[in-house]
Amino acid sequence: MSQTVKAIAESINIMGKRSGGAMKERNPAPVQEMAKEEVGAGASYLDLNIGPARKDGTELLPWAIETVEAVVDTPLCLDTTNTDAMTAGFKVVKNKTQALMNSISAQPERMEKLIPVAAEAKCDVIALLWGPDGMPRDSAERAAMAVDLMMALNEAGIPNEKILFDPIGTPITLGADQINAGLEFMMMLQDIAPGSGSTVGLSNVSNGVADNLRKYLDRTYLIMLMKYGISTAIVNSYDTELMAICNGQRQEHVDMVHGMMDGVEPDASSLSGVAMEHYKTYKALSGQTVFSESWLEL
Ligand code: THG
Repeated sequence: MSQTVKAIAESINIMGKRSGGAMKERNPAPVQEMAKEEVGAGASYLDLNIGPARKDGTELLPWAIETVEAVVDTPLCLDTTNTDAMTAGFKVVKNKTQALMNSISAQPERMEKLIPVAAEAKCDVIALLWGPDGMPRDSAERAAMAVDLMMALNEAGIPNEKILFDPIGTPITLGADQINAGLEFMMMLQDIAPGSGSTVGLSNVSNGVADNLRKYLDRTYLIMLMKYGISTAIVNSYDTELMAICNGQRQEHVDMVHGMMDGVEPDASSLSGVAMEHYKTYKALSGQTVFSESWLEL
């Protein structure tokens, strides 16, 4: 049996070229087209990302939900840092028990406001390992935050099976050590929170890299996370190669990268095409080669 990862499609967001303007103008058609495209591409969830939406979030998120629900039945992932907007969103979302709250972080005020909303909706929750002091520095800080979040969520009646931990992917431009800290946490997750799931915003890893090169980093990074059983990922569903990995259709590449993670070096002279892309990208993401935008040409 090949390993699969549920895709949370990320493209309906307030920053996006097609969706951003449409959301601001409350123009449903472009958002509905994208929803159908993402579902057609195989998404298990549609992320609706309105960002901080300080002014009109309590109105914008319900609008986005109803707009998308009018054309597809796929579970929604409500993505906002505005806790009032999140609360308003969960009032209207149709299929509450299958929806995803994105996200509750380890910041006390977010936990206080959102945990009761999640408990009442009986939704799934992304527990983002972002604390009062911001980004965790290593896997131990991630583990400590995960324990805090798990205990608070469990106490509110939300079991591990409904929690997806997000260790937060970090840009390769900050170095491979940070990426490795997230992977190390993923390795420990089932000991910390047995039965829980996980997710990562893959494109964080390629943040700041030239647009035409980002997809290679996102794809290989997903395969690396699969070694530790990542259950979902926030993805660009328009990348068909990435979706094929999610659907368990690239086992030969998964086997190669997982082998490299165990210290098995493939014969590089025998590799070509996509296999070679993964080989070189793994070397960069694992810190075996120094990252620069010419990593695929070396
Ligand atoms: N973890 C969790 N939630 C998250 C993130 C995470 N939500 C937001 C973000 N990270 C994931 N969502 C996106 C959405 C779009 C893009 C990246 C991440 C993106 N868009 C393209 C761009 O900006 O170039 C295209 C935009 C367009 O459509 O024009 O990169 O880490 N829990």
